[in-house]
Amino acid sequence: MEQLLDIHPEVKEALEAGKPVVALESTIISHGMPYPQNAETALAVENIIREEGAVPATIAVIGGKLKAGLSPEEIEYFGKKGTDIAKASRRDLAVLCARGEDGATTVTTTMMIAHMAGIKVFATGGIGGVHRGAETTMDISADLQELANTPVCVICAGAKAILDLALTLEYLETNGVPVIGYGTEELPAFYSRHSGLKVDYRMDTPEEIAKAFATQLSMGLKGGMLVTNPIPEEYAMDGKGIDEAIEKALREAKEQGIKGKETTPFLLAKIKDITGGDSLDSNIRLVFNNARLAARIAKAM
Ligand code: PSU
Ligand code: MN
Repeated sequence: MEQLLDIHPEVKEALEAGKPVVALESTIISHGMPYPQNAETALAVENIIREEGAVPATIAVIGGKLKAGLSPEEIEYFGKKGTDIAKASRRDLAVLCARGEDGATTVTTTMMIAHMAGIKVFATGGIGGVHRGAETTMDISADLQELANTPVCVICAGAKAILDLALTLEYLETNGVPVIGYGTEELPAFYSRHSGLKVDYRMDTPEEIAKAFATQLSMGLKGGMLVTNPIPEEYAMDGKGIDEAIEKALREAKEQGIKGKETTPFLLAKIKDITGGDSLDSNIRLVFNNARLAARIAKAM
């Protein structure tokens, strides 16, 4: 383990001194946005976390090492290589390390590596979940299983409506994962502040969230906590445009027989194509918003 896990010196020092650290994922860089906005966003997110007084730790697999904390050059490398880098979920991690390869970490593997490094708070855009039609495809993101088993607090903007959000909540409930709404009782749906579904608890301050998660940790419960932070009003994309884009993307995925780990990146890329630059700007803004809240939660812990 010691040789596999490579914690950036700045991150290591912060952890040893008990300073706040926020983990960030790398699939959002290589598979979630186009270059150069992906690398620019990743660096801007790190700056926001620093401005808030916490230390960012972008997580990835590079040359078979589990990295907690990347250099700006490594972030640029991930942005440039894009989808040529393997999307690494739990099942991929050991093989990638054994082969000395690179991997972009999803919510699942970012939680795993954050936990190995001793990082408790992680900010991202959207999580994976139960896909529409999962009753026949059985396509349920490993992210939900990781939230059930790994004690990391994940801050996101909900999940995209490419998923079945109601089934996603049911799955989380069965697995004992608390779903918190930051300043809201309604589950946000990534681009939109509204899903028509209720979260488990509304909390209005980072301190309240930190206290609940610290209590969960002190009880020795094995799972994580999901904090859903609605996209700021001025960047939200409510209504028909985004719904139609999602429906069209789902139809095309079905027609082309897209399956397995390709499904989520395919749908995300399609939605981006259909909605043009608007959705990319919203996506970037909500990640900034989540990074800020995560840094405040990490500080309050
Ligand atoms: N949803 C998004 N943007 C993303 C992802 C999901 O809106 O970038 C990425 C995350 O890395 C997430 C992964 O962990 O996709 C889920 O993939 P899958 O559905 O194959 O588990
Ligand atoms: Mn899947």
